[in-house]
Amino acid sequence: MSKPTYYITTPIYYPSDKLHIGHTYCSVATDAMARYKRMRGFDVMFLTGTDEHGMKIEEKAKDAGVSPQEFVDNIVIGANGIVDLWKLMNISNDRFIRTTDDYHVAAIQRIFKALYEKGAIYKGTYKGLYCTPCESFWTETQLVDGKCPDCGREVHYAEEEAYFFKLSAYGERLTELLETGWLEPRTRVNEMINNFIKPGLEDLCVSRTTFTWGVPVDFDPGHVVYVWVDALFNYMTALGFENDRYDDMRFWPADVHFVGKEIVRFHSIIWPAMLMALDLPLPKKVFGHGWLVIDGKKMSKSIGNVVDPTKLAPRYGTDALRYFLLREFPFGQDGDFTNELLITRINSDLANDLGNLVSRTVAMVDKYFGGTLPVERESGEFDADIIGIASALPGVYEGHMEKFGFQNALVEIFKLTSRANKYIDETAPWTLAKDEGKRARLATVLYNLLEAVRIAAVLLTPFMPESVEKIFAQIGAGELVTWESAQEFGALTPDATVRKGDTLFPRIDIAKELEELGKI
Ligand code: ME8
Repeated sequence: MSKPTYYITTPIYYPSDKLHIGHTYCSVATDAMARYKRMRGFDVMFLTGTDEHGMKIEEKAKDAGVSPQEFVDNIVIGANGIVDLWKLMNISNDRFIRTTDDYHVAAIQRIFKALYEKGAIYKGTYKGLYCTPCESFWTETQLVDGKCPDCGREVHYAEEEAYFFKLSAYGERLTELLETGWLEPRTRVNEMINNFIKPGLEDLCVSRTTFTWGVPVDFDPGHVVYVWVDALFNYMTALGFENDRYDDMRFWPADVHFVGKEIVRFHSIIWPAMLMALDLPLPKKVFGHGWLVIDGKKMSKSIGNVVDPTKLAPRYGTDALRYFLLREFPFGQDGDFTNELLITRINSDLANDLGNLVSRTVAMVDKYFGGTLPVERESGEFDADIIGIASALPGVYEGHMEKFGFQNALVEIFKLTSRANKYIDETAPWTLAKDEGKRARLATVLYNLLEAVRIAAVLLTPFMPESVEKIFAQIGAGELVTWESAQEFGALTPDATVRKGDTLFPRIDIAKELEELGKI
């Protein structure tokens, strides 16, 4: 039987500048989910990419004195560009789409024409307020203090002959859709319905004539396709929709689009409406995650308050950074990023709790049994508790992962590692080791610890893929690194053999490190 499919996407990022920790946050979350689903036996398609057209990029390229294509090539595939960043962060995307890819451009032209021929798009004149950095037209009522509701900057009056998508026709169907729980978290639904749908949807201007860096409307020279129409359909063209480059439409509809909350509007109103217009299946879910903020302000390239992941990952380890991002902040809500939080979290959870547990356990098996446990067993006090927690963990974890509750899933794993550390103190292996008659009891304690580590490590695989490999090597887990084996406490061979390794997560001197970070 073929495996069930699972299709997950990140937004396609604007290559107008280097990406920062906010983009990294979304890609890491998507990666964790993709890896989790692969571990669960799904045939996963994980798509990310770049959204390369539009006036903003055209202007940036002009300022830099290069062509738009050269400009985006440098940021996307150049040294230390976006592709390199995802390698650094160990992002396991199966595909990377660039909206300047030939197959995508040709597909967008066909899609635009199909919408026009169906009568979903018509020609008219646009008069309105335009925010250049956001490439968005706004109505008077949508402005906040007379400024762009997304970025807070000045908007200006603009008028142009343009094509319009009949968005106004979809209010009722969209409301129905949003009320099914299709968009998460729930708070975003109210925002969409109250702020956009209830006041009345207006037809959407979907072509531009004021610049050329976009997909040309092939039946009307001078017009280019609105960048959001071009961008949203990436989720389908990357599978082969309206092109021959790929043949993976079996992945459609997507299981979930992960997007930042500021672009939920595009994904939960414009995107489904366009798909409805073409009678295409809708993605199964859209999840609008929160922002990483600094002192309460959204981190963004245009504000200039960004944190650079390429400085942090090599310094603390990619896995430590990945762990921090998903453990510290609840995925659906905003989180305030500080270096102090990052270092404190690494020290408390990774160095003191997990790292310490692994190194103590391995060191004791090594010291007391020369690296290989004897097979005799003797159970005792405290065993039932740790075995109970470890055995229940996969189910609890699954419940959180299926709801994109990464933070809660990690909290549960670390309840087991803390419990295991406490179990060491309770059972005092160093005392048992002094008594020849307690060898079976000592072996049992250490075996239980190895099993707790193994189960925790399997469940940590989506979050810290490289570190768990090291843990598996140290505890001699062999093939027992699968989801199925994590369900079984006691799967590890009784005569388990460990191999000492390097410290997994070195402890960081907070004060010294904060000072150092201030300098870079
Ligand atoms: O919007 N905190 O691209 P973009 C958390 N091209 N996440 C953040 C973030 C922050 N401070 N800053 C960015 C676009 N992100 C369009 C998308 S999709 C068809 C087109 C993440 O480069 C978050 O996921 O502005 C956000 O939605 C995405 O990066 C926007 O990236």
